[in-house]
Amino acid sequence: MQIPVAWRLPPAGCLQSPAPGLAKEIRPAYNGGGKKKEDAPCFCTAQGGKKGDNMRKMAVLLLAALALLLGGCAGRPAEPEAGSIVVGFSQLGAESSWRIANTESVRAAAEKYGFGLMMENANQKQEKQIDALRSFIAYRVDVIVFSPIVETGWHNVLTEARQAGIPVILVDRMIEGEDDLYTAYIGADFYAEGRRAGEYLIRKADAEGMTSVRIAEICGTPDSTPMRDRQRGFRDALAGDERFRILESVNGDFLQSKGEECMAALLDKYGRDGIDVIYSHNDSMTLGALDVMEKNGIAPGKEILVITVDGEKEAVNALKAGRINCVVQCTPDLGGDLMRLVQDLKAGKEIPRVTHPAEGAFTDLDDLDDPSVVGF
Ligand code: GYE
Repeated sequence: MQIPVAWRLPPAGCLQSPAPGLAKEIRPAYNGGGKKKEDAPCFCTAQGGKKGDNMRKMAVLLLAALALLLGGCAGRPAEPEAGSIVVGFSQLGAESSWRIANTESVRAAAEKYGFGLMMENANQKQEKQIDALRSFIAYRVDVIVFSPIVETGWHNVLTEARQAGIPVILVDRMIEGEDDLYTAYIGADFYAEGRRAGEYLIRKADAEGMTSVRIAEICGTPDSTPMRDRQRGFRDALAGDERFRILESVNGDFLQSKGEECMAALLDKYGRDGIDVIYSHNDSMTLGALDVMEKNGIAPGKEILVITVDGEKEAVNALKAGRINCVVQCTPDLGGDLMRLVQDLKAGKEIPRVTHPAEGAFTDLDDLDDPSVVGF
């Protein structure tokens, strides 16, 4: 018999679309680590087939009844399988199109692999991520996966996970040190992305014969891996070339609204003729900056060169339209590789410590009619 289980209705931040789910076996009832039930993780899919005791079966039936009543995560049913793996995934937020696509990639891959997925969205707050990790430990998930919002402050909770014997895989972002507290990392090489941005600018300056290039940098969340490494890679690529001067780096937190604010403040400070290049750490902030430039009668891509990172559709279209000059790719589609790591790990196989997806850059110096030039 197939038994749909909904732990609760998915909250707004839990998933972009409700995940289907079935459960035959369920873990000891999650008590939210002493929190209110509304704070419990969303149990999106779960499948299992181990012999459960009567209490568990009762719990399953109760939850199934609840699920049917609430119409929660129950959607397109999948066949329950024996020995299902439950993954606890702490997503850091929903700040950008990249993040939304990444959440969907993880959700879809978990479904494809037939894994249960408990997903929590931390709304850009580290404390919420730590709470989510603690709830996964309390629930005794098989593997914890999380995208750390910043690089520091994880020692205690990761030590608790290790003490509970739960392996941790970092996805998308890294942490500083704590090498023995996680098993693997899967995500972009942000330093290489920053270098790609700088290398493009050198090519562009060569092609246009630019001799003095004033750059304003709009940065992502302070102390996050992509912010740190996109900045470092860019600077290293330009180092020693006296044509380039970075006027200022401002924090746009990876948000479109802050990208607008940053651009407005930069224009106030330097004037429309005082900036030659905007280097922005993600497309959301870039799209905000483009709006502000255009509202001020500036043609982005022409009067001010624009370099961005991510590669969402809107940014790639803006590149094709000549409003952006370079899009450094960063794929959000990490779910499939991630779930393969989870599967191999649980099968006792050795998994790579670091996995970087293959990435490149689309630029106005290359053939933009090539069919490979598409956004996510
Ligand atoms: O570039 C940005 C998002 O960590 C790679 O976070 C990710 C970054 C991505 O908000 O759009």
